[in-house]
Amino acid sequence: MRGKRQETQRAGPGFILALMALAALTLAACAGDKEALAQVTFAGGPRLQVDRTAWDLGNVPAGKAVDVVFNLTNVGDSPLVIENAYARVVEGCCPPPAKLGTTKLKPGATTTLDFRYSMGTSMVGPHAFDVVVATNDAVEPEIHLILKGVSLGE
Ligand SMILES: [Cu+2]
Repeated sequence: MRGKRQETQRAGPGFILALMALAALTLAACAGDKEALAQVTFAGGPRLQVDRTAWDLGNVPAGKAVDVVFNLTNVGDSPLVIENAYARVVEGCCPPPAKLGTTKLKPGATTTLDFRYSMGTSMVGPHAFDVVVATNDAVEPEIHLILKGVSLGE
């Protein structure tokens, strides 16, 4: 009996030590993750930031033109070059041409990416476009925005 109790008492601190070791390992792992994240966050270079990721126009009467704009900003620390910007059809037809203010942005500078959504009476129904923007962004060189609407007949 007495021997067993001693064994139990010995097992107690041992168990706690094991828990502490596990906690220390977990903390060490977390600290490692934070370090890796910080390295990515503080990497220099051009960075693209967009003021919105989607335009959903809802119902748009046939023949009505709706102009939309995405504002593109270089939040990085070196010049951002916009290499390509266009709308690709996901649903519907006739992707609107992209109108880009400028292709080169200094750090802190902003430009506009415009589209005119306009469908004729023969293009009734949902339209969805994948807006592709390719840049020299140091982390995400290609982003995808959404432009969509439902064209109504007369
Ligand atoms: Cu169309």
